[in-house]
Amino acid sequence: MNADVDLADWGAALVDPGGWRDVVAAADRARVVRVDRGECDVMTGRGRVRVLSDSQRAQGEIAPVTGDWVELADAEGLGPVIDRVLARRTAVSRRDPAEKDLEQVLASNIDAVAVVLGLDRPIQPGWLERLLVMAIDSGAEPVIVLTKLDGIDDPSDARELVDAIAGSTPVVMTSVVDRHGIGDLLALIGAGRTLALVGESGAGKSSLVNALVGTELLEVAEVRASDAEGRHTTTARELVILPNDAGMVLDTPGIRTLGLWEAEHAVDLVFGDLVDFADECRFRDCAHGKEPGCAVRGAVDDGKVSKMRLRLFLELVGELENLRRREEERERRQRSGGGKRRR
Ligand SMILES: Nc1nc2c(ncn2[C@@H]2O[C@H](COP(=O)(O)OP(=O)(O)OP(=O)(O)O)[C@@H](O)[C@H]2O)c(=O)[nH]1
Ligand SMILES: [Mg+2]
Ligand SMILES: [Zn+2]
Repeated sequence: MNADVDLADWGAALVDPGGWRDVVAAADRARVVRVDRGECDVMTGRGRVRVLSDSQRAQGEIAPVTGDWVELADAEGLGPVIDRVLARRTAVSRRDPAEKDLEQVLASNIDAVAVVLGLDRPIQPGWLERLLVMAIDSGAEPVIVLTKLDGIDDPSDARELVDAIAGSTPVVMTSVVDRHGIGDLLALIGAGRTLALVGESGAGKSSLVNALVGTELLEVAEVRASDAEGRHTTTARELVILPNDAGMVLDTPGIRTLGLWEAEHAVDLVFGDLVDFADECRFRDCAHGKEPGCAVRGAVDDGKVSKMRLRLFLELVGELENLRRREEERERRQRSGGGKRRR
């Protein structure tokens, strides 16, 4: 994978090496471990340094994101700058709900992406489907992590729902209280690999990082008791190097919404097997209800697809029809000049 870059020194290299010139001389390649408005923390073979992302000089260049491999350069009067972002092997991204073609990259060069859901609240199928699309679409291995197992008596209903959506995607149940499942997550990461965590605020992403590291490295906060809403505690995407050469984990701030693009792609990416069966239905506009020759119902009758999975698929298709109708209405209003433009 990144065999050309020596990761072996990283664990010990969390201190500032003192002189950035040494760093630039030692390794022209570095990995972005944190991004804050125009500045980045990068990890080099010699240590962690803060550099400018130099967007003035590199007009039109891609802005660095956490996880990027970059080349550093010495800019006169500015100190070390990111000269070039190397091609991304994988990337977790979301589409702007208002401008669905605009892609916002959240993390790059990850090997696995964990969709993190808290068992302290009901699992929303549409939310899991959209997050799973993000994970699958990244090009990395998707995994689902169900946190706070210690807080519920019986996880079997939640697990049945998740399995009906997840198909063959691995599911890990965790608790940071008794460390249930933490070993399974470590096994899934492994030396030299990076796991990104995505999910809503309060799902327990930063708590997982702390459990994986073994210290209270990142800030975590209680969810609001009144409505179980998270407090958006994490504000930066941060790559953390695990001790004992156990790989890396990339924490992200809670995601509030995912839009139409993710929902549309869930049909193929999450329910691809059902789409294939639907192609075999006798009628092209089959609604997979009582129609004769419905291959989807046939698959359910043969036990190839669970009833729950069929129901979730039909709900998604129905929701998409509604979303598209509303989207068309909005566009029509905009064209006729009547509607207000969105931000
Ligand atoms: N009982 C229990 N509580 C947990 C567990 N994991 C996380 N929590 C609690 O859930 C709350 C939210 O955890 P965080 O780790 O801050 O959640 P987050 O996903 O990082 O949230 P944002 O940074 O806002 O996106 C905190 O009060 C944690 O202590 C767990 O396994 N068991
Ligand atoms: Mg957090
Ligand atoms: Zn059908």
